[in-house]
Amino acid sequence: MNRKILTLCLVQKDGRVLLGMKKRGFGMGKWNGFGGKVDAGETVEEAAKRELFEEAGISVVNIEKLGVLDFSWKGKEQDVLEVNIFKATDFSGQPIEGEEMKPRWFGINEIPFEKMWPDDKFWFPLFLENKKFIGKFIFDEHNQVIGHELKETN
Ligand code: 6U4
Repeated sequence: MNRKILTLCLVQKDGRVLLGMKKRGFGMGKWNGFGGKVDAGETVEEAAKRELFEEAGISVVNIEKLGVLDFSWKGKEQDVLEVNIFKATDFSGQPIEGEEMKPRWFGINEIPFEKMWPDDKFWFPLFLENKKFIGKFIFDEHNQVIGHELKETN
C-alpha cells in the first residue's frame, strides 16, 4: 500500500469558518481547508501549522486534531491519501490571498458544500461540533463518493 500523509486545517471562530479557494493543483476550483504534504523532519501538526501560514498567511499556536480520513479511488485502492484534519480556534495575523489559495470566511450555516470536496458534507457536522472522527471514502473517476465509512471516536 502506498500511503501519502496530508494535512487539512480549518479555522472556526465567532460562528464562521475560514476556507480557501484552491487556485491551482489538486482540488483546484474547490473551497477547502488549508494543508498539504508533511515534509521530512516535521510532525503532522507542524506541517498543518506551516501550511496554514503558507496558504492563508495566519499563525496559530494551538490546533486540535479532530479527524483522520483515508481517501482512495476506485481501481487504485492501494494508493491512499491519509488526510489529518485539524481545527484552530484562534490565530494571529490577517488571512491574505496567496499564490495557492484565496481565503474567505463562511458562516457555519453557509458552508458551500456544492463547491467543496464531496466528502466534506459527511464529516463537517462532526467537525463543527468538535467531535473526533475517523473514516474512509472511496471516489470514482469523477471524484464522486461511491463508498464511505465514518465513525465518531470520542
Ligand atoms: P503542493 O505540494 O502544495 O503543490 P497540491 O497538489 O497543491 O500540492 P497538496 O498536496 O498541497 O496539493 O494538498 C492537497 C490538500 O487537499 C490537502 O490539504 C488535503 C486536501 N484534500 C485532499 N483530498 C481531500 C478531500 N477528499 N476532501 C477534503 N480535502 C482534501 O476536504
